[in-house]
Amino acid sequence: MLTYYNHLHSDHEGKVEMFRGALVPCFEVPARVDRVLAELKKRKLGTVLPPNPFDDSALLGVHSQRYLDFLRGAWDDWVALDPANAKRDALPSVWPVRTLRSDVLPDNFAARMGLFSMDAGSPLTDGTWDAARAGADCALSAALAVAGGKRAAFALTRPPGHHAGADFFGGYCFLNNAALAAQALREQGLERVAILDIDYHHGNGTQAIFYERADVFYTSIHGDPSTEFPFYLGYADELGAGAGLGFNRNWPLPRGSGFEVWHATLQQALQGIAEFDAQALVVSLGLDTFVGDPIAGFTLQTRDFLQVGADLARAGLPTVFVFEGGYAVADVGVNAVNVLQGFDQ
Ligand code: SP5
Ligand code: ZN
Repeated sequence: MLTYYNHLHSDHEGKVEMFRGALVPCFEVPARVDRVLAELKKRKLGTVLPPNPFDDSALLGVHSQRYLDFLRGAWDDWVALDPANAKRDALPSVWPVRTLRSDVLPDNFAARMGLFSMDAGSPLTDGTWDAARAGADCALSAALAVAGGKRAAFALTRPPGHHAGADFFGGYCFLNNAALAAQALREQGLERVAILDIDYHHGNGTQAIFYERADVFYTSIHGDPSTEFPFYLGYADELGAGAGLGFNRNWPLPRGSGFEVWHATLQQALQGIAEFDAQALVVSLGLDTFVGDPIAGFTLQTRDFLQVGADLARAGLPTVFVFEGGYAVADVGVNAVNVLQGFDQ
């Protein structure tokens, strides 16, 4: 499996996230990607390359200019408030909900953090921009490799991406790597691109980015948002809008669901991708469906991920894999590489 590895991922290392009124240690840690890289090398599963560099303009097909401007400068703005902030993660504390305007752009830093975010669980740090930016390069590199004829490529990066929208971060995500890959495949001339999101959490950012488009079909299997993050999106009645009506399909499953039901649902999601007649596939590869995951609620076993990879291969499409969630650090490497090996066999 041709792998583009984000060598700057560990520059993004949050200390704490807000949970039930307390600041708790981050679940989304550098060791996650280290484990996947180590397992890839151990199994000798193909080449590991640094990403090719892309201009920031390559991000504008997915993200807004003002969000990118904010994100690029956010850490310096945070430290400018108080030099002591250099030792503290930046977290938002105020948000423009519903009746408040979301189109204004306040000078106040906290106000801008809230305008461009969806939760207080995603610390922004000194290295966040550089890490996320190199991750975007990995996703774009993988997409170009696949557009150029490779059967598959893997963007091995963190922070993850699928909760990030056109103009907001959240859910540990800052730039939407899967959306960038899908958009790049479109720009390379593939007319219909499917995104299959198998992270435990619904990819609200990815869904929103493509919700009114007929050229990118988004389908996701995830914990029922009625009880699971991101809560406000990911329900079965979200089918797309405008030109995109019919090109979004969600498969929420109750917390506690196991591989039998998950696997049957995967066949339905793949059927939708076949009916869409996709020319390429982007997989948002979250491993937080694993039974041992500390923040999720499905019960997939390590061996099941081999089967998942084999099922994805049967779709028969050029495929970009993008690393997303998965927080059982000791197992995430084996689980991720099981999917890739199952696909390659
Ligand atoms: C990419 C991705 O998987 N993002 C997930 C973001 C989830 N954020 C909410 C986490 C809530 C933490 N719950 C802690 C439970 C401890 N028992
Ligand atoms: Zn997740």
